[in-house]
Amino acid sequence: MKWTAVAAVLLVAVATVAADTDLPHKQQAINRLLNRITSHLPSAYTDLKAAATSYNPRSEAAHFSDGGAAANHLLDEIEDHRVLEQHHWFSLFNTRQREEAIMLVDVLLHANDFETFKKNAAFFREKMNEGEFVYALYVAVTHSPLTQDVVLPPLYEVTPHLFTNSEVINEAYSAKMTQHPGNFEMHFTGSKKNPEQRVAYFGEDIGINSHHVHWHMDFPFWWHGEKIDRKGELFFWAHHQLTVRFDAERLSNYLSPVDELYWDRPIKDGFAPHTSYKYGGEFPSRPDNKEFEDVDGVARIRDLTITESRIRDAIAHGFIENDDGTHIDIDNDHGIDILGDVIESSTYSPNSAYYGALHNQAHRVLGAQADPHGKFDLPPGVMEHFETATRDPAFFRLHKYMDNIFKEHKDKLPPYTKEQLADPNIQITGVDVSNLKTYFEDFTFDLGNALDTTEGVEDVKVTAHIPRLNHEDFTYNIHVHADHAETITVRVYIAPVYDENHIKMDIDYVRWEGILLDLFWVDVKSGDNNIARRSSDSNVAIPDRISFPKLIHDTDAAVAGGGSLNLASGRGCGIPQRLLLPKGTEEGMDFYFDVYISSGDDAVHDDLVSNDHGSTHGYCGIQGEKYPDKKPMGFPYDRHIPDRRVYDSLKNLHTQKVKIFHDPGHH
Ligand code: CUO
Repeated sequence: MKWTAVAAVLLVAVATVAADTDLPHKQQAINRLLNRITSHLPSAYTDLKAAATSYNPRSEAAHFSDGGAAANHLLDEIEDHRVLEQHHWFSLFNTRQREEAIMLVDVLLHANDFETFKKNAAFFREKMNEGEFVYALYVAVTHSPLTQDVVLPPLYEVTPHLFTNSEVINEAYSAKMTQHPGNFEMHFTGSKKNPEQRVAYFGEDIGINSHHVHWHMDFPFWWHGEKIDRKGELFFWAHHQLTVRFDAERLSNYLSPVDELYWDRPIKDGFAPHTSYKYGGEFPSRPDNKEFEDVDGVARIRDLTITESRIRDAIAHGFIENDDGTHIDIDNDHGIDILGDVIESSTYSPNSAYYGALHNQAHRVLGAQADPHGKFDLPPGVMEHFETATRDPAFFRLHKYMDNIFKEHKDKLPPYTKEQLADPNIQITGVDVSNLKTYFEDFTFDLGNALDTTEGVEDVKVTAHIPRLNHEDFTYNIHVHADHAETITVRVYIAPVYDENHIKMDIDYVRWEGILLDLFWVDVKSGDNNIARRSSDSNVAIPDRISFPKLIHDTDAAVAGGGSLNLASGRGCGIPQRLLLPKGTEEGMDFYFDVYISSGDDAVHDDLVSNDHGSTHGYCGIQGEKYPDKKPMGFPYDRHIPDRRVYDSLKNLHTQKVKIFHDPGHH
């Protein structure tokens, strides 16, 4: 009896702690759960180790909002030996592997308190495939209300294999074995004989890779939780921006804009990833001019072309057919959102039995072209991981292909009229832009998590360094005359002026190549106003991620000192601030620098002037809330422009040419 009473007191005590686990402790738990992911939890992590060995999710029903159903289900699967083994590759596009990862997401998202979240994560970490675990934990931390202030470490330092080359990994292994620390030079794949190599710095940028994988964690195509606002449109928009940005990088490197993929033509550019799985061998290579082959168990090329034509039929008809035969009109602002759901496809697709999953299937089909019939038992290709997909030039061809389907829809909508575009209250009298200069710098990141570790063996400091694009900070001043005070919506775009033959691009072409630099709200007073904006203010970009070793260090210090933890790092979704500008040229590359102002009525939330909601909403929305801009993404350039005079006559649109210089000597 006495012992039961003590246990009851202890339980109450635990519950009290559970209700208010502080941020440093939460952050420490997440750091530790993700550290050295392929090794066992060390005994020094006492609480995690205890949860992994002696916790039983089955007896914790009261701590789950679903009464423990998700945890019991996953445990049944594990006990019946149905789940993927450890030390095996994981791909989100593999249906069964994805289902298993989602089972763990469900367990974690049903935890009522952080202690339950943490214990289950530790418990299942030791029993599930590591790749599934990392994915599930990232998604759960991203979406759980219990972990909103927790900062996720950069994925390139949690699973470095997916972000660096085999050569560097081999050097790191060797360093560990000989117990000599090292900082290894990482090269972009390929050689100078390959023109595509000139833009490898973009597709292989670890910050772009990290943005892309986070985007897909914030907006999973399989998502079945609370409705995410304009998810299909964001799928279009985030990838459209990656695509046009790649085109700008190509132009600055004397390459033509990327051509789309054709199912009935060879895949022009091959790709040799020079990348290895931690478990599963080398990523497969693809030679140039590979003809598409059906992929066993995934899709036939014939079916993909049928799927494409059904979608394009829907665009031509102006409606999507639901599975019950009713129609959803898409010839309006909202159509792009539905089309995004349909093309990806996501669980929001109104009729995936008919419209298929064009984009997701295409990733798999492209990824498997080296071994389409499984004869060689090759692991999935780079296209089958969001971490690695942008490395392959075929990624941009695929997304140009998708983008052109979206464009077919947008081009069918009536052009905006002058009345829709004008703002009689606003006149932009000038925009001063400071010097725009890009350069490459060396960036070093930690490789410690690529290596196995065991208690009693010293860790060795191993890092990789690679050049990355950056730019000098810049500012711009927008001079605005307003007839009366109001809140205004400001959209800033840049777009290349000339094509690869130095022919000036037509407005109706170039408007689709616009790169969103910023989208923000500001109050103007009656009369003349000067709106000063800095590159670092941009609402499309995020600051550098805090490195994993620093995150661990600062967190442990906060826990030990009983202090608070102020990481102010925000979300992982968003392009790195240093990539805000496309690379310039030595002689200066011409870009349009456009500022378009409309009324504050376009703001979805009341506080946008004073609150940037994490400053990354341009491509990533606001976590858990509505996208801040009522207008279609890409406004006012998302629709066809048959006559430039409408745009030329707008006083609330200011266009000028600027040059972006590139400094090749900077280091
Ligand atoms: Cu992000 Cu194709 O969706 O990669």
